[in-house]
Amino acid sequence: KPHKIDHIGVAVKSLEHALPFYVDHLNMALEGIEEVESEMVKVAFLRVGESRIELLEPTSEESPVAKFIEKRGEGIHHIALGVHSINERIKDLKNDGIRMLNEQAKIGAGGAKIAFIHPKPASGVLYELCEKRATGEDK
Ligand code: CMX
Repeated sequence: KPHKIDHIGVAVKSLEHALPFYVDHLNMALEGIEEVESEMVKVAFLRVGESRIELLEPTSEESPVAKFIEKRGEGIHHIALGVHSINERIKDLKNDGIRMLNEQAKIGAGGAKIAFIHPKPASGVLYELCEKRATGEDK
C-alpha cells in the first residue's frame, strides 16, 4: 500500500518566478533546490506537513516537462505515492496488466527510486511511485 503522498509535482516555467508565491504567501518552507540531469529538470521542494510540493522547471527544450508546459500550460504534473518496496509494486502492477512508463525504477531527486505509471487507467493522472532512500529523517 502507498503510505503517503510523498509529493505533488507542479510544472513551472521558472522556479525564480514561481517560488515567491509558495514561500512568501503560502508560507511553505523551501527545503532545497536540486538539478536532476537525467530527468532534465531543476526541482524545488516545499514542505507541507509530511508531504511536499515539488516545483519542476525544465532545463532543456527536450525535457518532457517543457513539452508538458507547451501542450497543457503550467500546472499539476504528477502525484508521487510513497511506497516501501518499489520493485515489488512495479512487479504487482505489471502482473495486474497495468502499463508502466518505467518498467525499472530509476533514480530521481534526493536519490529516491521512482517509476511512473501510464495515466490511462488512473483517469488521466500521472502517478509516480517513490521509494525514498533510507535516511531515517523521512518518516
Ligand atoms: N499528466 C497526465 N498525462 C501525461 C503526463 C502528465 N504529466 N505526461 C504524459 N502524459 C500522458 C501522455 O499524453 C501519453 O498519453 P498517450 O499514451 O495516451 O498518448 C502518456 O502519458 C505517455 O506519455 P509519453 O510522454 O508518451 O511517455 P514517455 O514514456 O515519453 O514519458 C513521462 C514518460 C510521462 C514520465 C515523462 O514524459 C515525464 O513527464 N518525465 C518527467 C518526469 C519527472 O517529473 N521527473 C521528476 C524528477 C524529479 C523527481 O521527482 O525525482
